[in-house]
Amino acid sequence: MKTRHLKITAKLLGLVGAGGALLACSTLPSTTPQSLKPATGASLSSCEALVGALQLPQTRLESAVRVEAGVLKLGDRPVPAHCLVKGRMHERKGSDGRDYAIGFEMRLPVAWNGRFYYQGNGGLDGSVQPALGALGGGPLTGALMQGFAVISSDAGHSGPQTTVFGLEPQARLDYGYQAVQKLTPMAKQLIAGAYGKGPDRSYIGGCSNGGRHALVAAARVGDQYDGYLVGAPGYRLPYAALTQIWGAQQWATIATPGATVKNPMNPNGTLPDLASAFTPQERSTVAKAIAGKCDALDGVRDGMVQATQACQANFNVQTDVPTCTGERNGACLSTAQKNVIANVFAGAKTSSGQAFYASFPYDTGVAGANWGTWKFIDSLIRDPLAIGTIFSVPPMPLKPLEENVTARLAMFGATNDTYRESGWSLMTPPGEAQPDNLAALRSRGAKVVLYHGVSDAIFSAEDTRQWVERVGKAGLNPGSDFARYFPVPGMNHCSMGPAADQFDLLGPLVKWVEQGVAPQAVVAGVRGAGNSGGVNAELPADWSAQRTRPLCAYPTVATYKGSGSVEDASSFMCK
Ligand SMILES: [Ca+2]
Repeated sequence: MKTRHLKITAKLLGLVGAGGALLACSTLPSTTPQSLKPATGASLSSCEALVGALQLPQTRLESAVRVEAGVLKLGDRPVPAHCLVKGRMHERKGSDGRDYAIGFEMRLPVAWNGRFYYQGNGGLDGSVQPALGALGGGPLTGALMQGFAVISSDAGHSGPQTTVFGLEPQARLDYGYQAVQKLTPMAKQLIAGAYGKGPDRSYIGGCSNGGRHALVAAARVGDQYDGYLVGAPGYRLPYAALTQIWGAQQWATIATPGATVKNPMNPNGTLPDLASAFTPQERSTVAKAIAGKCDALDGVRDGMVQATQACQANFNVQTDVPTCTGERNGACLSTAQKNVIANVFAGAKTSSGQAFYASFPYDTGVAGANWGTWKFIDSLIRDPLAIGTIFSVPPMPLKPLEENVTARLAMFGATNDTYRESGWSLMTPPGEAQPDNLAALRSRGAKVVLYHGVSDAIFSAEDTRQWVERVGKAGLNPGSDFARYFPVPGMNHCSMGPAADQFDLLGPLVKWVEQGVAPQAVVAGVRGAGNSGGVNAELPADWSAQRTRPLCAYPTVATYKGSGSVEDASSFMCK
């Protein structure tokens, strides 16, 4: 009975994670946060008839069909019955002669919880991902499964237009932020038509570019959403992408001359083999060295470095990794390699030595496959495309290994008669450097939950941490009443790496918004053998397949209590 009482009390305090594990984590300042009235549900009366019945501005509804329970699954879990509505907004002829529209789908659950969820998609958008509102790596749950009405869109261009839409002024604006502005009121009207009332509470979330959409929305349409779930936000995406170009040039100085790999975007093409600069075996060596210096800082050697900030002060790639005395053999680094790796982790700089993006934290996920793909492949294809077509005024293609990075920076802030808004302006949250424009959002009770893989190779977790710090300096108390950040140690870009990457931060965000219970520790699980969300092959063999860990609100750190199974989140506290 005592345990039961404790668990109920902990539940009231928001300390019980998805797995029901009890967590003692309460070192953040306690406040009495304002909460908004909880949403109440309703039932969907009709589906197919919505197409003829609803007249929405600038919108053409193409179809509405009922999807029975279990037709779709997340992992092995059935998605409940819902109505799938497909449509297009703002159909138009672009200045390039191509047909553009904001394509979208909405999934309206039969048993609705009274809430709306805007699903921000990743990459360069361009396809309408299923509006499931899937959460975490290897998702087993999502907004639709929890009863939200969910919208997903292509952000204003189709897949085949991915390489050219950035040249069309309106299409780049839609991708940057205007698709969210146009879809949001339409979606709320559609919900009102389908259920007889609009959403009581609205949420927006996503990872990567989806996290960027959410953070931009917080700054631009802070009155439209009550909760913002911001994953690995590329909120300074032009700088992050240019950092990749700068990094590729660094790697090229030590890559094997003449070595090439296949170009995944062009079956007949090849790319310089930048991975030869820092091979998977060498990355494992560095990951082990990082763990050697930092694993125990959180109280236990368990293959996870929870004390990210302390680790940065403890680990030095120059002195903590063996220097090769002869040929490279995977177990050492040459002096030239160490210098390049140190430079890349320290962050990109202009020709005059000015840093223009954040550093990258040293963390155990450096050996992850996703880490290598971003650094060595995407830096040569994906980032140059986005920089050349979307972020620059005027648009100008680039050869990554020959690009003048410093000169390109100026093109992000430029405008001309055709492109009246700069790439920087359309991609980033207004006021990102000093986010005091979030004061209104905060004062009306809206909340922001951020998360970021500490071993993210494209968008730096340190950049997100600095955003949180800047919010704090603007007097908005990031640790307590308005925005909370959950770093995910070991995780690469949105998932993968040696990490507990399966988690649901949406439920805790709703509880914060609607009940005033601020999230402090949220249980995340690894995806070991048998995990129905998809097994993560990068987990160390000596970890339990069911290992769990608390994700702790920054600046607290998941710290071993000194006893209990290291496989179980309940053996750790956030402090
Ligand atoms: Ca540890």
